[in-house]
Amino acid sequence: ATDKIQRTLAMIKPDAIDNSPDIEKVIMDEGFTVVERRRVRLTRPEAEEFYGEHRGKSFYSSLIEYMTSGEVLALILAGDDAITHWRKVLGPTQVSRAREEAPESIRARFGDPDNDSNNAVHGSDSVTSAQREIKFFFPDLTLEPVLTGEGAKEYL
Ligand code: DGI
Repeated sequence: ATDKIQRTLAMIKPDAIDNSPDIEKVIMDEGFTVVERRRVRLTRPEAEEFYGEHRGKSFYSSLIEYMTSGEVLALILAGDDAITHWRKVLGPTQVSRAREEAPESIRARFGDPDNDSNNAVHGSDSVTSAQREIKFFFPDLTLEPVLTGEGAKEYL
């Protein structure tokens, strides 16, 4: 762990929503603080906005189908080095790879090994993404600066 307190956006995707109690147990066991939570069904335009960077890719339409197929649970997580920490707990993007390389990871445990889009969970991959994605799900939220040992400093 570092002394870099951050916030990140976690999302439990539609086909893992029934496993959200187990996934939230991992979140607690890993020491994250859940700052905010929101269960929502994304509309197609919302899913397209969230995954805008993948527009035009071969898997884009199936990704949008999947992300609009049921409710998702969006969570703001806070903790030491939260962005990298959460990505590590998720495991690799592809479930089949996650099962080989990180069998304890959430994607290995709860994702669909037959469909690379259905990997159960999302995590922001950078400070810029985290800021955008937190705003996307929680547009009205004003967050206090994250506190560090050296006084108030806003890492995210
Ligand atoms: O940040 P990640 O979610 O780990 O990965 P990403 O931003 O590259 O891709 C976003 C989502 O798009 C990913 O969680 C699942 C889906 N995806 C990515 N690459 C593929 C894919 N889906 C399929 N079917 N095939 C892919 O190659």
